Amino acid sequence: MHQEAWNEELQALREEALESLRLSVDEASLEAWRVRYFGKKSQLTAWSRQLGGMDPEERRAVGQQLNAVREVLESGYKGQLEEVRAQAIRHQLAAETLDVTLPGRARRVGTLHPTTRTIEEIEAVFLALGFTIAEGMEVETDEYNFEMLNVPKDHPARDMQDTFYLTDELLLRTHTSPMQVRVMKQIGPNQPLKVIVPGRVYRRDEDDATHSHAFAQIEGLVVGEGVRMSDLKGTLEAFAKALFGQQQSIRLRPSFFPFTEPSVEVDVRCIQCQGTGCRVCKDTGWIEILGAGMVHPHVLEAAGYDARRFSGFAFGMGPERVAMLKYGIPDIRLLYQNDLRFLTQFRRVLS
Ligand code: 2U9
Repeated sequence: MHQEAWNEELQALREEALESLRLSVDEASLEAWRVRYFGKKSQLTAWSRQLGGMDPEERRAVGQQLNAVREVLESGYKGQLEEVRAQAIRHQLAAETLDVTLPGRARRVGTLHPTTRTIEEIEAVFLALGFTIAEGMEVETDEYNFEMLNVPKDHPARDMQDTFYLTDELLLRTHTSPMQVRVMKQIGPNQPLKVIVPGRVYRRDEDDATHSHAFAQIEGLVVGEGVRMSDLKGTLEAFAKALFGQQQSIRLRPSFFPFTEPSVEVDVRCIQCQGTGCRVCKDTGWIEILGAGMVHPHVLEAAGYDARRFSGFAFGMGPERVAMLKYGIPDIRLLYQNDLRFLTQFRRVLS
């Protein structure tokens, strides 16, 4: 090929490459362009290889032309690459433009469930009275849930506290008392203790406005030498005042529990009417919130305590019932349905 023919071919390649470069408007097509015009299989590379077979004069002339075209294409490529990158950034910035005048998006702040909140309030009262808190397992043994609490297999209380059995020996606990027995076994024998145990318990009950097959409970236990019924009364009165206000008073009525003797039911002045009589207290002026009693000597002995030296009192309450009274919640099922229309009414205002 003559020099002029080379020149023509090279100029044609140059024009074609520059036109194709203009049409390469993103990095991917630019890369394809680079491979096509500079890669191993490109025309420029093929021609460069041919230089070796030329005589020196022709080689110099064609070589110069080849280099000139290569430089033009190279600088064109670099310029186009910069432009494509700049364009991409401009597009990205345009898409990311912030409108600082837009109103902010409100964050949805969660709330404590009214039952949780009530449990925490009750816990705080007993912590201030020097109690510790222990939590146990929801799956318990028949032995700890019943036998050690003075409820043998043929006891009628087993009917009232029927539950869900996993095996003959394992069941869902009907109260948190088995954990108190475990605490006594751990701390004792014959060591004083003050503990409350919050937790979920189970009964084979039909669900209705006031009953649930799974509910929360908080039970307390005080064991020591010389612990008396007056200690029970004073502690529970202090509790009622702390939770419902200093004007509160309590009333004890005789009752029966297999694990306490004597046993009492504990009322507080009606939270709704302060004792004057209303629908909530059925005009009695009192509302039952606790069961309690002096720990039965059988229970103390079963847990390894010397019942001739040691005595104790115990109590139990249902935080859902307390929450229902405190907040005027008419149906216990509202506390299990996770309906936000209900739950958001208990949003605490942060100051
Ligand atoms: C030990 C010994 C005795 C815990 C007690 C009650 C009375 C009671 C109910 C209140 C409402 C359960 O949630 S509720 O349904 N509880 O009336 N509980 S005395 O007695 C104990 C606990 C542990 C070792």
